[in-house]
Amino acid sequence: MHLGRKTLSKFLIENVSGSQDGAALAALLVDVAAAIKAIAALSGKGALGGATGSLETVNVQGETQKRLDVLSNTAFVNTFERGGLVAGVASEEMDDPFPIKPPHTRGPFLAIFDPLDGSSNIDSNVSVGSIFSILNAPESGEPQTADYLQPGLNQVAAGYALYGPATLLVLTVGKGTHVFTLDREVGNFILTSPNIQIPADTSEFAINTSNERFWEPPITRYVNECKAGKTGPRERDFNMRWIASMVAEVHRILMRGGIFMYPRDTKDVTKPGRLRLMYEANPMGFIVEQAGGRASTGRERIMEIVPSEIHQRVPVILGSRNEVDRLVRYHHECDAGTDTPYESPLFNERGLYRS
Ligand code: AFP
Repeated sequence: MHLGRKTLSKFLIENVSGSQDGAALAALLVDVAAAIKAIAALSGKGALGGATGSLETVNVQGETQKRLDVLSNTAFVNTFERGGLVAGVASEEMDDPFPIKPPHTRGPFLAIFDPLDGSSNIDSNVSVGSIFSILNAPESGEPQTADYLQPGLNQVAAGYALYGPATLLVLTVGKGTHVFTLDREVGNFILTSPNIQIPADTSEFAINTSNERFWEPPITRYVNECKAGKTGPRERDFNMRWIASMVAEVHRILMRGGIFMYPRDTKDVTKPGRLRLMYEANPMGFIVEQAGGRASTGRERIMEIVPSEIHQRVPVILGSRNEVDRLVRYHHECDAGTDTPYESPLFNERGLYRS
């Protein structure tokens, strides 16, 4: 029992519900938390709940859907539809946005979400998560696709749930980033890390190095310098992590610093990045910036991008402020032709491994 500790509801009453819109936003976030609890219960049962495994269906991204992807999407859609607080929803798992129609009541917000991020990890029981972004809806009428295409700076709230050893809800309403832990017995989210701050410096980076041959020069330069450790220009050793679950990756960075990169690459030239702007990069960008970190494509602040489509992909570099700034500088230097790529002494002119 956590009597006396701050519940999510109390936090929302104190921090969000000051106006009519604030009260509606607080109520919407309580609904989001309810959907998250339902998904946590389902994913926590694993194979016993019949929610593991893949389906025959493919989503708009061309990815085979997992059973839990679809169940999680339904949990969010049903919650939003019945809650009366949103005018429409858009999701990774739905081709087009879904307007709320009678008999359900339309509310003042738009909800955009990735119901289950990292779902390729479900069957191996590695942490997965849900990500959400809340925008204002148009004042009247059924929302059109163009109404969702607002830059991340317009978000009124964003957050993620992490279904790990503990279920966490990480939330921002633009006044810092706050971590809540689910007390499973009681069913309450309890504030466990208020106003969390990402350390400005780090010696830990996260990137899928199997894509190395497709990277742009600034990324190759940065990663080579990290790998060179004490013997390279950074003069200190770096560690590396890759979970393939962005939520778990961002959470580690929130707790102890780090940099996460899913950069632009040439693996598939039709895709300027892997991650989706509206329900991955923007909400994570808001959370990370509110915790004192940075979120960039390498050339542009993520939250300033004006979206062109719901499922738009963008390069993502986020985390500890000084490391993200360094990578942004490397991009500028590369574009200006003034960069100095790092070459390991083992492979240079007089190197051990020079062929
Ligand atoms: P899924 O939700 O399809 O599993 O994708 C997860 C994700 O978008 C993100 O959470 C990871 O950072 C990234 O993909 C992992 O991609 P790799 O397949 O390159 O490891």
